[in-house]
Amino acid sequence: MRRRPILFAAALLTGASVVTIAAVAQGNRSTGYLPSAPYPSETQPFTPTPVAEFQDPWAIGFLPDNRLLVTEIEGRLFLLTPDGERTEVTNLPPVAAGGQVGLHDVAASPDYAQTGRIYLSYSAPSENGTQITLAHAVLRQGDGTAQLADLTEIFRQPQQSWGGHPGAIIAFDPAGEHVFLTLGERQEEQHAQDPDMARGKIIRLLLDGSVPEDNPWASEGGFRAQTWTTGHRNPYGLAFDADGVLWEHEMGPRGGDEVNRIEPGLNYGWGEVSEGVGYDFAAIPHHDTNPDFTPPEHAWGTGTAPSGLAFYHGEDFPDWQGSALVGALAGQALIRLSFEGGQPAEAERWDMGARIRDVDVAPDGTVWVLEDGAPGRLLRLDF
Ligand SMILES: [Ca+2]
Repeated sequence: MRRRPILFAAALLTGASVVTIAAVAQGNRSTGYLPSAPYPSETQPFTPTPVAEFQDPWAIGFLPDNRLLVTEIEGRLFLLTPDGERTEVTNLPPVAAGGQVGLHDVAASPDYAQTGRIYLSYSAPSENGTQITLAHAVLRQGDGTAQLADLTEIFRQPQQSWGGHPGAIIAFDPAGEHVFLTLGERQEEQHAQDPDMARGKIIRLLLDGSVPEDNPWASEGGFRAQTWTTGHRNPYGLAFDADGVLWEHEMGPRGGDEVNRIEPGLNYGWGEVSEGVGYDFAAIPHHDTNPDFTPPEHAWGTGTAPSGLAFYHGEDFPDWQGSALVGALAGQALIRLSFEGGQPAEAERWDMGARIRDVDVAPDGTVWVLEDGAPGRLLRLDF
């Protein structure tokens, strides 16, 4: 699909000041393609309690004390108490926001207690497009203030792009030694299979950004050395389960949203194969037509557009133990994936009446859901 140029507005945040530095073209943040599928809604076993509102929020992260970090795609970051009292975090890096890209994910470092570091992913402005970037910074907190310090980029997409499909989801392994980042194909599907293109891949780095010696292509240097898996489309979910297995989900074209079990060095096929069809209904070969490609463990038809993935570990919802929660943009739903025998399957789908951008589980087991849009509400799920 050849895309039109993207209208784009870049916000440069220096200290507390926000300066718009560019405006170019058109874009559509929507990533759902078809109306919601007619799934029966289950009775909600929770009460969604609104705690705060944001303008186009994108992701939730947590500090170890259960406070929340929430990003807005235009380039703002907030620190919240669980009661919703918020402080804007200042001194962010320049972020190019427009269409599907901007400020993306946020996560506390596994060594936060020692370093005070958080990780951020965002679309950095460049002359000929934007570059998905991963950085860490120290979160400095004062009396009613918060700011980033010592921001250090540890990865930047070498290729510039005006496209959407950023991916940009951050995860850490259970040992807290490695950071993973999803990279969508930036709407250049042929690049998902090109080992030298930082598009359509998941990368794995040490916490300081250096290349782990046991990465599958570590000896090849360059971007190949950073690569963990290849052949992804637009992954908005990445999380480890309690057994240390890494799971990812990604949006297919028309249908074909996937849940993948991530193993190093595997090729998940995008660019060549899908369980969906093209936007123009053109047939795409399925995964089983080529043994080089790893098929999804679960695939959805149209009407989901998954966004956000978190494994449940709380006490409020005993039936959810071992399950993962997934938000749905097009589906306007919260989905519970069960993993009986290690096999993901959609167990429940609750109508949320809004596009769901992210879902996450706090250290204390509380479940938080972030609506898409302006305003988009932050909801706590009370039992
Ligand atoms: Ca695939």
